[in-house]
Amino acid sequence: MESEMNDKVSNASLVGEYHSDSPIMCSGFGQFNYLAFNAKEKKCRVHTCYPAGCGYEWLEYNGHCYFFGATELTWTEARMACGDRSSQLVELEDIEESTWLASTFLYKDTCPTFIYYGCSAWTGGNDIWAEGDYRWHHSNLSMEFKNWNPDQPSVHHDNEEEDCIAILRNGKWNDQGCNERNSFICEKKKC
Ligand SMILES: [Ca+2]
Ligand SMILES: [Ca+2]
Ligand SMILES: [Ca+2]
Repeated sequence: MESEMNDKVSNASLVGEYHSDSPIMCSGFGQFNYLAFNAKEKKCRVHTCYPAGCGYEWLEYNGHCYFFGATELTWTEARMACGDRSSQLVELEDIEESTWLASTFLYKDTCPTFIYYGCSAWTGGNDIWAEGDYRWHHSNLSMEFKNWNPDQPSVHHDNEEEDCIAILRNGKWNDQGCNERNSFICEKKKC
């Protein structure tokens, strides 16, 4: 039914509700949010996550949505680029997530032989505020699961502190200088 159109998502993700006479008016709100129009109540609802699918250019895995940003940015720039997409730098909770991301987005036949060159991406992991206290930026949760590459964390490189964590093509992690440039992966939760 037209009146129930696109309005089946839970209110938990609702961030705004506006009067609207038509779905066309509704589409003006929030470029990166999910929009639902209810014709019967003449309401436009704005949600922070997607009720079905993850949106154009996003992949879904295990109830989460992932975006691979190929452009190489500093860690702070990458964080802002995810924010622009109503998401955050990826937080890696277990080996399955780490491995899936690497095989889906990072591992390619064209990767250089040396594992630390290319084919890696920024995550939200860092120890910027206190050396050795590794946390996920968005949730501010302390890392329980860690998946360092064998010789990591290396802490310093050429006198530059390594406080931001990148995921490598093998799914393992490397700490790097936050001003170095990397591709990045954004994550958002599905409704
Ligand atoms: Ca995650
Ligand atoms: Ca560090
Ligand atoms: Ca390192």
